[in-house]
Amino acid sequence: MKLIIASSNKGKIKEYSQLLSPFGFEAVSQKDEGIELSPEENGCTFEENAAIKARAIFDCVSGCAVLADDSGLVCDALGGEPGIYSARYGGLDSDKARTALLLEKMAYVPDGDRTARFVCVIHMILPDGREITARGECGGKIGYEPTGENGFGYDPVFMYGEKSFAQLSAEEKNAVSHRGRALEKLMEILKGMDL
Ligand code: ITT
Repeated sequence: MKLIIASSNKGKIKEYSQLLSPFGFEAVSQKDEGIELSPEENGCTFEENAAIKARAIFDCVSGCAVLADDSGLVCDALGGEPGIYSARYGGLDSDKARTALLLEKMAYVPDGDRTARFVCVIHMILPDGREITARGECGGKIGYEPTGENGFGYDPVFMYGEKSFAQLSAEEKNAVSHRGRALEKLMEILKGMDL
C-alpha cells in the first residue's frame, strides 16, 4: 500500500522508508506528491499535533493512506523542554543551533539528573478515513558534547548507553528508537483491523 508521509523533515522520511519497507508499505513523502503544505502545529500535545498534520495532508489527497509523526526530546532537568517545541527550540533554525542551546541549558546539570526521553506519536489515516494513533518512547541521557555523524536533530547529544544516537547505525537506532517503537505498536493495531 502506498503511504504518504506527512512531513518535511528529511531525517524522519528516511527513517520511515527504512522502517516501513518490511511491512509492505511504499513510503512516499508529501513533497514527492507535490504537496508543499506545512500546517500550523498549534496543538498542546504530541498527539494533537500529529493529528493536525495527518488530517491536513489527508485533505489534499484522495484515496491514499497518510502517516504523520510528531516527535521531540523531553529533558527532565528542564521541566520537559524542548518537548513539543523541539523543532523550534529557542526560535532557532538549525539542528546544530538547537542542540547547542540544549547543551548550554544543561551545562550545570549533574550526571544523575541528565535523564531524557525521545517521544514519537504517529497518527495514520487509512484511505477510507479511519484514524489510528500510536506512541513510542526511548529513554536515555543528554551528553556533554555532540558526538557521531548519523541520524538527525538531537541525535548527537542523546546518549543511549555509551553511544549517542548519532553513533548508531540506522538499523541499531530503528530497533530501539521512539519512532521504531511507535511504528511497531501501529503495526500491531493494523494487524487486528480489516483493511
Ligand atoms: P514535520 O512536522 O514536517 O514532520 P518537524 O521537524 O517540524 O517536521 P516535529 O514538529 O515533529 O517535526 O519536530 C520534531 C523535532 O524533534 C525534530 O525537528 C528533531 O529536532 C527532534 N527529533 C524528533 N525525532 C528525532 C530523532 O529521531 N532524532 C533526533 N531528533 C529528533
